[in-house]
Amino acid sequence: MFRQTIDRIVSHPRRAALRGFVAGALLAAGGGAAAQSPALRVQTVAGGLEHPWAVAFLPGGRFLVSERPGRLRVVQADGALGPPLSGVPAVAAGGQGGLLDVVTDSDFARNRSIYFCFSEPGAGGSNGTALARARLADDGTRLEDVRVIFSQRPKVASRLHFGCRIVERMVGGKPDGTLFLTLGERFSQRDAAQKLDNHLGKIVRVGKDGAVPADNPFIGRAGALPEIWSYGHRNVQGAALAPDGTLWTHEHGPMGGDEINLPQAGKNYGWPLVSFGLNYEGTPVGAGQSAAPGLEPPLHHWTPSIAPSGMAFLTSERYGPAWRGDLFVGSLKFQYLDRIELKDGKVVAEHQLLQDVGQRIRDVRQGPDGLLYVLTDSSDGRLLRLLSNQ
Ligand SMILES: [Ca+2]
Repeated sequence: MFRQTIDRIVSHPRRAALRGFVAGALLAAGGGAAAQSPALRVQTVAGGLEHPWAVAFLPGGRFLVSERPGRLRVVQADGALGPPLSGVPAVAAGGQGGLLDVVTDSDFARNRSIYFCFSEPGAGGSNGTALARARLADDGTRLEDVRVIFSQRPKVASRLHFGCRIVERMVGGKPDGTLFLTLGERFSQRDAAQKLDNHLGKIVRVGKDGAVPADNPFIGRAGALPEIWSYGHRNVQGAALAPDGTLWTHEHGPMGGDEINLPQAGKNYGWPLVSFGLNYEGTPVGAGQSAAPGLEPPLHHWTPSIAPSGMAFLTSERYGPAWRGDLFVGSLKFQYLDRIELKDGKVVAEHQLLQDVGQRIRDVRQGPDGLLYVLTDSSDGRLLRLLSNQ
């Protein structure tokens, strides 16, 4: 019943796409497409989650789920919700802010370390994204040794654009001891995304203890903050490492111009100088260009905007060989899970899944069992497990 009914073939990026949703051909999912799209069975692992934002995986088939108002819960393998863990710092909950991403350390089985990010309250109603490290107590009821290892500067009085996805970096298949953290430009401070003296509209890279890695790209540059990895971002709510270790992200554009980028050290991703979208008022972004010298073009853009959240590469064969290597992204706005086919590192097709769920998709991850897990964004949000009916 969740079988794909319409596949949207992706057109080349062009501003003309603003004028109509269907930029490419529409194809009914006939025999050929159906062979590539296993019928999905959607299992609700747990419900009753208040605006869940991120899911991480614990040993024994358990989960760690963040809820935006400021709670972190263990979900048992049978779906039973644990009580909120103690030790979570106070968060500035409101608007898009609160307790956001959570990931387990690659060596969690040994060190029980987790990383989470949140809207950290500041003076005078200001806030900013912060990254914390903690140890999950052996009995799973509380956080221990909680330490904020990075705080975005400056804090801004805003309820918007926190970014806040965490990715543990791997080099040659091994963790290099550092974390990527995505940081929004807080909406009202868009021009700051082009300046290196602040953390707004940036991706930063810090050690697991918060130390600045010696090979970060702006080390030693006068006036630049040393944590910065890449800049010119708007609001990055999805990030994942590709199987080859490359960082992939997506970000919200304004009206149109949501992007997929592969942020490289020291590079400028263009916001707010260039965009495939328009300002919310319908006016051009910057000089109305979608590209300019020195600014990295996106790998892909969504126009109109899908409001992407969450990102995962499927590396398992649990859904058959055709889906292996595909990229999955949630759409908040249109309430579907986007399966993105890649060929030679380019987007070649997109397929809309889970429309029948009827909720915004906030997060998608591949579990240790090779299955995809999805969080829906709602006051009664759910953790879903996708099963193939093959
Ligand atoms: Ca861009």
